Amino acid sequence: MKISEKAKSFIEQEDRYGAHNYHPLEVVLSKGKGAYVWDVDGKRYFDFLSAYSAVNQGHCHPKIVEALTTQAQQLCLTSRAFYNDKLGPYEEFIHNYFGYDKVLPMNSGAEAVETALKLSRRWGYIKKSIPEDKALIIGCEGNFHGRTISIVSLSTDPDSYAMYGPFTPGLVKIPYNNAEALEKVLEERGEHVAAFLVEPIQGEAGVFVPDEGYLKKCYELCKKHNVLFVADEVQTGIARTGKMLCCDHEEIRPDIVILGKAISGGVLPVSAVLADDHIMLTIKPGEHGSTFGGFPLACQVAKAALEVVTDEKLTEKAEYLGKIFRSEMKAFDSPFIELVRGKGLLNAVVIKPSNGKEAWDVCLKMAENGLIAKPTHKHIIRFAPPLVITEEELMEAIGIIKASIKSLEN
Ligand code: IF1
Repeated sequence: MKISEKAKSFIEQEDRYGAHNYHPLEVVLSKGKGAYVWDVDGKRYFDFLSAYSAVNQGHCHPKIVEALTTQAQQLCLTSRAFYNDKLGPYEEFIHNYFGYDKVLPMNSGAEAVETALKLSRRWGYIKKSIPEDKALIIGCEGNFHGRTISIVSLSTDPDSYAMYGPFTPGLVKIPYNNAEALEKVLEERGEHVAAFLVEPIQGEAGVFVPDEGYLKKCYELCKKHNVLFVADEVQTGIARTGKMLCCDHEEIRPDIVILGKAISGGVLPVSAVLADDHIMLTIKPGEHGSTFGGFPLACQVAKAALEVVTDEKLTEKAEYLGKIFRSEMKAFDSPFIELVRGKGLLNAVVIKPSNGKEAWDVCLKMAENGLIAKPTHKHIIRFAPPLVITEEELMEAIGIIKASIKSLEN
């Protein structure tokens, strides 16, 4: 892939003055609109990462940008030391939108996961009467829930946790997609377990879709043992998988839902924890919070972003277009393609290295041809365009993906 002098200078600047905690594909973006982004040299690309599913509503959606700029001129931040006239309406809106008694607003996904962990422990002590400091939270191998010390304490990926110890105690790891493993822990230690934390589809693990019925089975086991079922829908939520929440596919209602990313359409860091009163009210004034959580600007942006999801029927679009994507890619005959999987517009293609080329080379070739995506775990490419992409655009993008792969075959 050729990189212009202009692009190179931005890359070198980041390299020189920024921490080296990422290894980006070498495109330098400066503009976005809908399903497209443009680089500093004016070249256009289909965005097939959507900022890890934060930009479900498409880049710079006019309705969301309008909400942002209008509120920015009125009032941005008050802190929660005072009331403001946007938080209450937003909270009621979220209540009506998702059907939970209450919302606890935070900013990043990791903060919302942390909040859910604290809330689960609280509930465990107050409602389940778990002896002090004995509460356990169960998570799954291969998970990705964020970057804080407690969250990486639950990680099984050395890149995430190595040399960040000592780790937070009270966390138990079991295999994913294995309800028997959950049953075993619950039978043995259930009275000390406050919560089971799970991604309905494991994103970072390579869009790993569990067997049908797995989530439902886990949910029922949680009910049986009086354990909270906590769904991390940060990546899978907000229409991405063809339902508003991915858990809707199995018709289960988690006790706690964690949302982030696309709740703001990728415009601001906004996250949220949803729960009913008997759980949420176990945290009292002064016992949790954040300077920015629920700030007026975020409230207006998130409300607009969620209205866009409904107005533009993004749930139905994700379901419909996802089927097209998978059937097209499954029917595509290439030695590079080992497996195609996903739900809605959260999909992955497992690449079989061939001809000395692997997933990274495929991504470079696609970028050259005007489509950006990134490998995860070396051999898997995630394909997750903004849900506003049209069927024609999707077909064109599939053409680019196929042509790129084909061109590496010889
Ligand atoms: C990075 C992955 C995606 C998440 C789920 C919570 C969070 C995330 C299910 C935390 C964040 C991100 C963060 C980003 C890369 C990315 C990612 F590849 F690492 F796994 F999306 F697939 N729960 N996911 O996926 O949310 O605090 O970031 O707002 O580099 O850390 P956050």
